[in-house]
Amino acid sequence: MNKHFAESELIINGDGSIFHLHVKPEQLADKIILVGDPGRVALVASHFDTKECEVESREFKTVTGTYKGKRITVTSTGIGCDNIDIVMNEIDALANIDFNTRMEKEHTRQLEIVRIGTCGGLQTYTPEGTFICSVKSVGFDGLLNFYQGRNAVCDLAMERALLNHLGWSGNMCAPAPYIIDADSELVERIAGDDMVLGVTVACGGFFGPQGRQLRIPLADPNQNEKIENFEYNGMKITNFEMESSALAGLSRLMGHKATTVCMVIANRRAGRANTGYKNQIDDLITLVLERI
Ligand code: R1P
Ligand code: URA
Repeated sequence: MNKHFAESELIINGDGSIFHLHVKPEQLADKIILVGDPGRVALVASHFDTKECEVESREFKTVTGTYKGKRITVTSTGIGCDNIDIVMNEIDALANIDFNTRMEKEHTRQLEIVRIGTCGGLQTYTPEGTFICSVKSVGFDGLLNFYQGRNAVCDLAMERALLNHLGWSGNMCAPAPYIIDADSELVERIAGDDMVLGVTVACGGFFGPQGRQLRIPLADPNQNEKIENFEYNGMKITNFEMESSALAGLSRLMGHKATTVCMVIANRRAGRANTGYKNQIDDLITLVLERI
């Protein structure tokens, strides 16, 4: 039996669009690019050959158009996994729930989602300007723990190994990390020789959770050193950002394909940052548009 969703659970605006994104079902493409910065939507859309709609609400800006014949939707998520919860549930509803009957559709429509972001590099081989495609994401954000099926899609053995390595217990740096794979076929198609395949930690903050200490000391002063040293089945943790875990996790649970590609704008080991990255990220956008 397909499910029916009450008005309070699936909030639809008077014009038939979904509550936060303000996008209507017919405006969503199967290929989706997510970016954090609303300003990056125009940069992606500047490559489009045609545009069919532009919608904006809060930090969520959306353009649907075509690139070399491919219909693509680009949407900004703002910062953080809490916003990914909104964006992923709303785009999945646009694709898989009938807005007239409020019933789940008979057949699941699978979406292909690539997040293009910025990140901090954690290894000597990930200096500023490196493009990293996330093969796995480590969630320091706790979002996936609110959904049933979390244990079935996460890498429980790697989670245990990381927790043992970090030595965190009780409420130190809680919630416990969850580890989730990106879609392997999508990773193979999106990542070329021009990208590092990486393990990305998505943090619930830019400062403390990423081991940045300004005036307030960290709960675990050795956090980043331990993260940089962690090795599991030949993999090392390569970068910090703030959305890839919830994106990979919710996509797996919903039956969509997803991965995250980021450009390193700060190398934490070298203590260097580059704030003039806006032109260079356009190169990453072009690679993704060609390969999605
Ligand atoms: C922090 O500055 C923001 O930058 C990164 C982080 O994930 C976080 O959203 O990604 P975006 O450049 O896509 O926003
Ligand atoms: N985005 C992050 O989340 N961290 C960084 O260090 C840089 C960009």
